[in-house]
Amino acid sequence: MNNSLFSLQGRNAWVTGACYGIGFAIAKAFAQAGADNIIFNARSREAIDKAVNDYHALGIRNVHGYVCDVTDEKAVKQLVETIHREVGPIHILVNNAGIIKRIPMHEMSRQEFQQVIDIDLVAPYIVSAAVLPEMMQRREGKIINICSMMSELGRETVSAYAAAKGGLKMLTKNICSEYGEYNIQCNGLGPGYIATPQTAPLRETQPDGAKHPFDAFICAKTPAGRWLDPDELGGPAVFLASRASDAVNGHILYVDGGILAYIGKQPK
Ligand code: NAP
Ligand code: GCO
Repeated sequence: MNNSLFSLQGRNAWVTGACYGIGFAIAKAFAQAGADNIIFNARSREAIDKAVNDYHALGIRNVHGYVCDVTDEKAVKQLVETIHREVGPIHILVNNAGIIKRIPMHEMSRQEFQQVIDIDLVAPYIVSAAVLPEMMQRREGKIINICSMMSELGRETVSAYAAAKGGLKMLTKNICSEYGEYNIQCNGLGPGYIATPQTAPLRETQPDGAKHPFDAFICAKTPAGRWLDPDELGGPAVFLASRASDAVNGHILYVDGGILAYIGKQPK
């Protein structure tokens, strides 16, 4: 038995949208920290099957993938029942599934704005509300909401995303406030700029072979001077999922290479 403060032995963890990108990296870190079972969902069977193969290729066998859209409240409730029956209690939930739409606000349709809010803010409410009753009964649980630089900062074209991620920060603090007495900790993990499919359009090589201008912008805004790798979120996520963080609640842990601390490079 591993008694480390950071061990996840004896724990089942559900990471939403963990087929690739940040969710996959977090699920992988949980498995490496000894989690008994990794549960994940995505919207297509094809994506699930590919991801299960990717987990297996890393030697992670205790993985359970389910088709479920996190905005579908009925399907989420059914999935929680299925997980309880087929895997066991959900000790750790990571609300990771998310999308972004980069459109100037005055050109964005209400439907586009709403879709981002539904996936990035309403779904964490739906999924958390579905797992909370059983966590309350067991009087323990960890919920980690994947926030963003846009929980704190704005920029052109990401109004819906910033509104959702700002809201997610406050949902995190409210879940902490409302369920802390049940020994449930709800914290946020706020990644900086991470090289994943979501940010691929901002890193694309230009037709003339030059780097995307956004690449230089982000490197200059980041004291670390680079994009971060999804695996760099693994340690902080394990901390927030483990008993090492039992007294940490309602906190947003930014893992941003220093972006939020930095005013930007001074002119030469
Ligand atoms: P990604 O590469 O685009 O992966 C997103 C994942 O979410 C995919 O597995 C996707 O699966 C799933 N997903 C999206 N909508 C879903 C839905 N309705 N139901 C179920 N699954 C859904 O994104 P990422 O960069 O890894 O980002 C993961 C999270 O971190 C997001 O919440 C994102 O906003 C946040 N974040 C990202 C960055 C960054 O720089 N990359 C920084 C800060 C925060 P399918 O589409 O296959 O269903
Ligand atoms: C963008 C990016 C960001 C990141 C991330 C920052 O267009 O500005 O996609 O929003 O994905 O959320 O922390």
